[in-house]
Amino acid sequence: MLLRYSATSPFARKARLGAAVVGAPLDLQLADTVDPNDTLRQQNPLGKVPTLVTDDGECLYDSRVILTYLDQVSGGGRLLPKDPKAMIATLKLQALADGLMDAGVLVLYESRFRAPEKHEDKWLDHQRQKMARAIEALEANPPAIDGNIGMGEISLACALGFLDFRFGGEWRANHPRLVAWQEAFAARCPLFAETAPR
Ligand SMILES: N[C@@H](CCC(=O)N[C@@H](CS)C(=O)NCC(=O)O)C(=O)O
Repeated sequence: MLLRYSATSPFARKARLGAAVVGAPLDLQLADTVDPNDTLRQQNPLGKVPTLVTDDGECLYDSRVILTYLDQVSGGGRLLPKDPKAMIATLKLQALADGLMDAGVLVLYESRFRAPEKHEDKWLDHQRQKMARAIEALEANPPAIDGNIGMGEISLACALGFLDFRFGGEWRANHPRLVAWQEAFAARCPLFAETAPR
């Protein structure tokens, strides 16, 4: 399996951690999402990372589909619990952490793709408020510190790592339960440190 990725994408990090958790070997190939000649756009019409090329040559996206695929090919029940209640809780946690990252990516792209005089503060505030509400909700109800490492936990770890990398780790000051949770996650998942963006 080949993962098209970028070293700074928190969504690509999800795919790398998911593969490590289920023990699936993954070849890595950097992708340039702004290069129209990169084959990424043939592999994924959306031109986004992560995109996984399976051993059968099928191209899979996005990170949620990739993690579900990795779970299936490794027998199921590792990244996505089979128990219906636990499955919904995992998917909901993933949706919240992914939504936090989506809002953060939109904030970043405002300065990447628009000149400073065209920045729309109303839009940026709208996205920042989503991020703030998401982090509050996660602090109020973090996953069990020693629970299963599934796609929800992986997404949360990548979201916190993304906040560290792109937003100066400001979240740490007021979210002690998440700080403790992230430390415990890093201790149990060595690839988390290895895949840290820089
Ligand atoms: N929902 C997607 C989000 C992926 C995403 O937003 N990736 C960003 C990098 S962090 C990207 O490829 N951006 C390039 C673009 O939007 O053109 C997933 O879960 O994989």
